[in-house]
Amino acid sequence: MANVARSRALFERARALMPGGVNSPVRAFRAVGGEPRFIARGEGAFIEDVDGNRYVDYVLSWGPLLLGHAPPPVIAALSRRVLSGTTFGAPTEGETLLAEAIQRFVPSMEMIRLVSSGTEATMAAVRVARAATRRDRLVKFDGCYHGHADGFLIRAGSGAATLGIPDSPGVPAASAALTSVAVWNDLASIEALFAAHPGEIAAVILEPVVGNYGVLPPRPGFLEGVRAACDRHGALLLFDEVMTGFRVARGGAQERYGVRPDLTMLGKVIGGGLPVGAYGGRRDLMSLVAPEGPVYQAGTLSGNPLAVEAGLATLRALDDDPDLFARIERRTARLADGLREAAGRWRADVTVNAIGSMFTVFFARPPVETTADAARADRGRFARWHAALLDRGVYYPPSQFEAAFVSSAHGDREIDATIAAAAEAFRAAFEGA
Ligand code: KE4
Repeated sequence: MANVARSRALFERARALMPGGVNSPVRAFRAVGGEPRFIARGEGAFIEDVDGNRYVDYVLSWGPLLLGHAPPPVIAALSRRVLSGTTFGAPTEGETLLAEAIQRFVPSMEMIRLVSSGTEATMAAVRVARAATRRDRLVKFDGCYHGHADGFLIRAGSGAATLGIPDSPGVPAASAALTSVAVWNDLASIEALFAAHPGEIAAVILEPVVGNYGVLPPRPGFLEGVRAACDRHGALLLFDEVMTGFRVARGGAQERYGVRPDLTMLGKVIGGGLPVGAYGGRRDLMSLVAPEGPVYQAGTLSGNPLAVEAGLATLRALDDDPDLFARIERRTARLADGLREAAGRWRADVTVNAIGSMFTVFFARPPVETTADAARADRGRFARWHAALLDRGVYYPPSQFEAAFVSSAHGDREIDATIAAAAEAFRAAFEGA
């Protein structure tokens, strides 16, 4: 095993001061029974920890780094901006440029509000939906994660799934009671909720491709069916594209599947590695937001000049090179094929779901389409595979129920090295070596 002495020492110090030693639960490696590596630097497809170990990175800060670590255009934009001040709490040109860029890629966002995280974006969008419909009930899907606000931590994915606390203590019963949970990829479950709560449902929120229970694409017709059900029952459809935006297609899942939501939430890639979120959609709905309308939502650092520059530089790279997205997608598909191949004689017990530049290796038999399918995955095997990969210089998300990401900096060499490491890791996973 690699030398991790400095990571271990830093983790000890961190644990004395911060819950679990981290500032976000998934970083703690608990789901794989391991200890986190403390990261010192990143460049392109690689990160290096404080002990000098190098890894090909498929976490990419949980999605934002579409261009890899420290991409020159983002660094140049940040360097230029930082010399002129970092925040004013007053409008800047960059905010409008970023909103315009977002709208070019996601035209359903007729009006946009910038915030600082995905959690903020989803909270605010739901408030708008409730105000617009004058209804309180929210429908979400099992396994979907929409940030850590009260009404979303009901049968949620991501860290909430792997820590076994889908219903977090501290969420008031009254908040939880306003959230109904439907079953991903099961249209009948949505119809049943509309039938059970007539005239009560303000909005249906979903990840149009689930990423937070591992990657679970929608079945053909599923998103269209949810759209039609919302229209029949006067509810709004909210696409949480915090993860899928600029990852499932340039214009997000709504472009790929041709389904138009009423409101969209973005985060991750639009900040290029700095804290940015956004929500937006139909003009009549977004006109309700203060100060144009009565729905209050605000932020000291919203539309932060530095963060906006990083996002703009990232979206410009996509604009300037029309093949960039397709190239990452092709490499992701090649990686997914290679991983299926690498599973060798155990391939019947491994499913690789991949779409755009997102993928998940499930230790479960194909097909994995629902959260029930995913929940059957063998977490022990996953943990062994993860540890073996880490030892071989591949940094894969430390949980069976997360998406992994590929960037434009991941070339054929990195992909080939990953497939070779994965083949050895599958042996370790299945033979317990
Ligand atoms: P943030 O508040 O973490 O920026 O975004 C929340 C969020 C909302 N919606 C979706 C679809 C998301 O994936 C997320 C955040 N995703 C997790 C990764 N599964 C972030 C990593 C973490 O929690 O540390």
